[in-house]
Amino acid sequence: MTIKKIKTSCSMDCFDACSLIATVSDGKVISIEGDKSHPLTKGFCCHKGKKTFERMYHSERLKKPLRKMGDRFFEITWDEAFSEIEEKLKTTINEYGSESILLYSGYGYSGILKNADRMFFNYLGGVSVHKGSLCMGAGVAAQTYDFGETLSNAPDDCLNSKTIVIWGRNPAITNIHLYSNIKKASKNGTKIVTIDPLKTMTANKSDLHIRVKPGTDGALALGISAELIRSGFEDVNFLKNHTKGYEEFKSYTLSFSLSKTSEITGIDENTIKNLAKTYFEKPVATYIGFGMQRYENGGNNVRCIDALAAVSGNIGIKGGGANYGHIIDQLIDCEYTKSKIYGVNTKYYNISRIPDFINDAKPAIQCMFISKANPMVQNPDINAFRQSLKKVPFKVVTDMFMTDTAKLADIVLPCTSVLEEEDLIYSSMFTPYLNHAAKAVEPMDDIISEYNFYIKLAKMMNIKDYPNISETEFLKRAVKPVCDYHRIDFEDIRDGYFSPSDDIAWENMSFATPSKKFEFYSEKAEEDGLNPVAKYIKKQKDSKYPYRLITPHSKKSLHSQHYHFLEDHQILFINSKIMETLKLSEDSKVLLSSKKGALKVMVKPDNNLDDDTIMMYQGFRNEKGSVNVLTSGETSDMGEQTCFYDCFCNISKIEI
Ligand SMILES: Nc1nc2c(c(=O)[nH]1)N[C@H]1C(S)=C(S)[C@@H](COP(=O)(O)OP(=O)(O)OC[C@H]3O[C@@H](n4cnc5c(=O)[nH]c(N)nc54)[C@H](O)[C@@H]3O)O[C@H]1N2
Ligand SMILES: Nc1nc2c(c(=O)[nH]1)N[C@H]1C(S)=C(S)[C@@H](COP(=O)(O)OP(=O)(O)OC[C@H]3O[C@@H](n4cnc5c(=O)[nH]c(N)nc54)[C@H](O)[C@@H]3O)O[C@H]1N2
Ligand SMILES: [Mo]
Repeated sequence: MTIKKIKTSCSMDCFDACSLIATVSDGKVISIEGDKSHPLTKGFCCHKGKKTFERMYHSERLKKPLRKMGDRFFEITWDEAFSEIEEKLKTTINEYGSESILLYSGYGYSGILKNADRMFFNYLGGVSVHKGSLCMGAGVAAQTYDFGETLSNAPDDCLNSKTIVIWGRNPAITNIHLYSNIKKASKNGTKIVTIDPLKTMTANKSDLHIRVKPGTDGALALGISAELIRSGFEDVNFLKNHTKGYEEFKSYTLSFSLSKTSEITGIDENTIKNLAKTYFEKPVATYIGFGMQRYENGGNNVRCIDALAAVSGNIGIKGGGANYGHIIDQLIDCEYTKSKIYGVNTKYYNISRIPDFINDAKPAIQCMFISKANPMVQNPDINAFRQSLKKVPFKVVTDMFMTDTAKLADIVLPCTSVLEEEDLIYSSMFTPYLNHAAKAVEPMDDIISEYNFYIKLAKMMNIKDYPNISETEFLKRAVKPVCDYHRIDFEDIRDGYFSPSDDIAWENMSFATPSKKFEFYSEKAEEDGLNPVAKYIKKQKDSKYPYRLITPHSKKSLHSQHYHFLEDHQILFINSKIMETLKLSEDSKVLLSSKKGALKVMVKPDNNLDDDTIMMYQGFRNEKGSVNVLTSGETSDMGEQTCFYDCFCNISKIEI
C-alpha cells in the first residue's frame, strides 16, 4: 500500500479558500484535512471541505456525457457530444452570429484553470456573457468609488483591534477562519459587536448584538458618524490629509439626528451614542458582510459604513479597516485576459435578469452553455428562468451532478473535481492567498476536463490562435505578473501558497481613486448617475406583501451543493406574534407568496425575528422548496447586484 499526502485546496466559492491535504492510498483519496502549514487554514476546514473527496466518489456523480431524448437522458460517447456541439456552434454562428450563444460561467469553482470556457467563447468571436452579480457586486462597486479598490487588512489583523464590528456577516457559519480569529481576539479582551437583524450564531456569541431593521444600515452608519462629528470625535488629521468631499458628506450626515436614526433603524439612541464612542476608541475593525448589500440600497449602505470608518480614522491602520472583500483578480493576467480582443461580438446580459434578456434578445439566443453554476436554484425569479429556457433550442450544462439546472439541458457534460487536476485557487472575498492545488488522482472514468474539452473543441472549430498549452503552462502564465512583481518563481507558489497582499490595506494612504484620496465625494459615482456622496435610500413597502423574507446562507450547505443530497425540508421561520395573528401552530403548512411566485412550506417559531421579517435558508433544490421562486431580478443602486432580501411576501394558512 502506498500512502501519499497531496497539497490541494478547497475550490468552493467561499471567503476562506482552505488549503487542504488529501491522503491518497493506492490511487484513491481516503481523507481530507485542513493544511496545518497554511497561515490561514491552520489545520482545520469545514465539513463541506472535508467532503470534497466524497463528492468525487459519490454514486450520483456524472461520469459520461448525457443526451436528452424526450424526457430522459441517455449516455452518449464523448465523440458524439463533441460532434453535436461542434455542429450546433457552426450552424448557429453562420445563421445568427456568435452573440446568439449565451454563456453562463458561474462561481461554483474558484480556480483559474476553469476559466477555459470564457476563453474559448472569446476566441469564437464573443458571445453573450453576464455582467452584474448575485453575490458581492453592490459592495464592490461601493468600495471602488470610496477607495478605488476592494481590499482588507490581513485575516489575523483583527487580533490588534480594540473592537470588532461584524456588520451583516455571519462568520461563525460562512467564514470560519475569520471567526476563529475573532474568538481569539475576544479571549484577549477585544469587544465583539454584531449588527444583524437576525440572532445568528455570530450574534449569539458577541458581546453586543444590535438588531438593526433590514436595509437600514446606511442610516445607522450615518447616524453614528453624525454623533461622532457632533461630539468632536472625528479624526481631523485623516479627514484633512487623505479624503475628498468631507464637507459635503458632513452637511448631509448631520441631518441624521439620534432620534431620526433611531426611528429608521429601530435602535435606541443610547446604543447609537455608545457606538459613536466605540468608533472613536480606535482601532475598530469593521467586517462588512454580503448579506447587508443584497438590497436596493445595498451599495449606498456599504458607502455609508466606509464613510463611518473614514470619519473615525479607522482606515489604513493596524486593527482597523472597512473590511469587505479582498480582490486579487487584477494580479492575474492569464491567457483568458488576452483572449478578450477576439471577442468582438461580446454582448452583456444582466445576471439577475436572464429571462428578460432571452425573451428580448436580437438575434434570439440559439445555444446556451452553463457551467460552475446552478441558476435554476440560485438565480432570482426561477419560474421566469424556467419559462425562458424553453425558448432556447440547444442547452449544454457542465456539472459534477444532475442539478435542477442540468435537468433542463439537452446535453450534460461531466467535469473533473479539483482533486483530479492541477490548479491555482483564490477567492477575492477574504483570503489574501493564492493556493496551489496539485493533482491528487487521475480523473475517474476518463472524464475530460473542461480545460482539455475546450482545447479539443477549438481544434474542431479551426480556431488557430487558441493556446494549445499544458495546464501547468496556463497557470504559470496567469501568475506571471505576480511572480515578476514579487520576484518569485512559479515553483515558489507551487510549493503551496502565496500572498501578494499588504497586511494593512491603504497603510500608505495612497488610495486607488482618481484623487488618490478616500472619496466621500465620488465624481465617478456622479458620472454613473448616482449621488456623489453616500446616501440613505428607503425602500417603500407594498401593503399586499407585508413580510420581508431574508434568505441567508446555511451551515449545512454551500448554496445548493450539499442540500442536493440532504433530506431536510424547507422551513419558514416567523415569530410567535405572526403565528398567533395567522392562527398557526408549529409545523403548520402555509402558502408563502410574492409578486413572483408561491411556495408551500412548514413554519417554525423564532422569536428573535421582528414582526415583519421572516427567514428561510437559500439553497434547497426545487422539489424541496427553492426560495428563489419568490425573489425578483431587481438590482441594487450600484454594481447590478441582485436584491435577494428585498423580497416581500404574504403568508396564508393552508387548511388540511
Ligand atoms: N456555510 C456556508 N458558507 C458560505 C456560503 C454558504 O452557502 N454556506 N456561501 C459563501 C458565499 S458565496 C458568500 S457570498 C458568503 C456570504 O456570507 P455572509 O455575508 O456572512 O452571509 P449571508 O448569509 O449572505 O448574510 C450575512 C448576514 O447578513 C444578515 N443581514 C441580512 N440583511 C441585513 C441587513 O439589512 N443588515 C444587516 N446588518 N445584516 C443583514 C443576515 O441575517 C446574515 O446573518 O458566504 C460564503 N460562505
Ligand atoms: N435567495 C438567495 N439566493 C441566493 C443567495 C442568497 O443569499 N439568497 N446568494 C447568492 C450568492 S452569494 C451566490 S454566490 C450564488 C451562488 O450560486 P451558484 O454558484 O449557482 O450556486 P451553487 O449551488 O454553489 O452551484 C454551483 C454549481 O457548480 C458545480 N460545480 C462545482 N465544481 C465545478 C466545476 O469544476 N466545473 C463545473 N462546470 N461545475 C462545477 C456544483 O456542482 C454546483 O452545481 O447564489 C445566490 N443566490
Ligand atoms: Mo456569494
